[in-house]
Amino acid sequence: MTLVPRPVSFAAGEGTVEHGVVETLFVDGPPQGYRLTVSPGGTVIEASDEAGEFYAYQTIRQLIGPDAFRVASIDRTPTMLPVCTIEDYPRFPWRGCMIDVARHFVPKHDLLRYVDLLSVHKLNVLHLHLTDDQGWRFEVKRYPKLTSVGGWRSSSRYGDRRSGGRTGRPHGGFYTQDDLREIFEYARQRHVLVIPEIDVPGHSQAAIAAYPALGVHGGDVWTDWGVNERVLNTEESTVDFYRNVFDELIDVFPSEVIGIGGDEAPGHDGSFVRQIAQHLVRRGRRPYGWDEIVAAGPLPAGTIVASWRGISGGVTAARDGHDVVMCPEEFVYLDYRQSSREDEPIPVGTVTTVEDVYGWEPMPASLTGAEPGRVLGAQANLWTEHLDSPRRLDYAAFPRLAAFAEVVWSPREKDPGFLDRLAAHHLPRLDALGVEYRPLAGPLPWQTMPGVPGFPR
Ligand code: TNX
Repeated sequence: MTLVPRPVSFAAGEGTVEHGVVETLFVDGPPQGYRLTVSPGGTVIEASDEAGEFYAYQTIRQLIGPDAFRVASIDRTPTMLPVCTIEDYPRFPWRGCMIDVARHFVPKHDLLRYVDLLSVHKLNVLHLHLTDDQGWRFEVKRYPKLTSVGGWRSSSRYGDRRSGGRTGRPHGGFYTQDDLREIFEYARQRHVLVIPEIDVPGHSQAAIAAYPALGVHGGDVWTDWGVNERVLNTEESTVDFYRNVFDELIDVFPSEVIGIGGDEAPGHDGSFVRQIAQHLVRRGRRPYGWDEIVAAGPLPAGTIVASWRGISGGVTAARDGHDVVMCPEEFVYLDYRQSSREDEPIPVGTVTTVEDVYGWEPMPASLTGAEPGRVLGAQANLWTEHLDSPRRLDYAAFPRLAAFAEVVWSPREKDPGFLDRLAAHHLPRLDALGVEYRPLAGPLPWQTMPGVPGFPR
């Protein structure tokens, strides 16, 4: 992956023309870039690659308006495009979104819908957090109890873990290997790379519930949230077990990059993470872990670090010669509350408004020389402890994910007109897509969750 510096230029022409046949030419240019020319003579896409052509089509949809985002057009008038030339290409090659399908399972249909939503926003990485204390979502043929036992829990904490509430309702689900191959392929066709993550050696209680020999204290699939003390043991047999699990994972996912987690593992010294990372490298893949793995070093060359506890993990990793993805919780944790209003559901984390996300600059200012080239890009993270349905996912994700998409695609300079464009042009597109986003004025009455306690920071 190489980074591209870039300006976008937009030259408006005279009037509008009827939308007709679009011609594509492949030309040399920046990765994923395109030039779109709409003129009375027709519409031409000059694309650097297939992703660039795909993004040009997304831009044509934007030019047409909300009707182009419905699954069937309802506009009986001729579709008009403004005469214009647009030269466009992304600032960062990694424009991601992580979805935690472990805390609350996201059914396949809804996950495919998210692939569509990411691709509309020209986002190109879907990081799937497939396992955690509360559920294991990846079918492993060799160890069927990972899903038959680890895929289900008896109840869930309702709201913050410091509150007493419980749902009392069992929860679960998992994807078969064929489901995941299908999701990968569907996403690939939309220029979204699915990167799977199996989290080790912390956040592993669901696996321990299925195979108690992996742990120290046994226990059920966890029904609480937070950092779990019951981590994997360091036996050679446990490392072997996970080598086999990762072998099945890489058989399903052609992605070069494979997530190994590595976060919040009380008592672990890094050797477990290093052994799994080395195993993936031997298999020709690049390990990808949360910034705790920086302290687990020395990590194999090619390891990628996700900087979530602020930017320091990313800065250190970049200086150590690793590629990094920025996702500091302060700016891009989309599970965090969107306002300080009393009725903001469910009030966890710090306040992260759509303006906060749009105002964020992903490149750490302290990187110098060749170091900024190590920053592949950024991702927004959707942790789902408190997002137990696609409607709740929509509310948390949008419109902040639209702001994020613009941050990772567009030049560093911010556009003071962003919020106006969002309200006038983008929210109507999300309406046409059927996305139940958070209105800029605050939650709709049925989007509030009275009585479900959070833990505002
Ligand atoms: C921290 S970010 C976690 C997750 C939680 C999240 C809640 C990271 C690597 N670990 O396990 O879901 O906070 O915001």
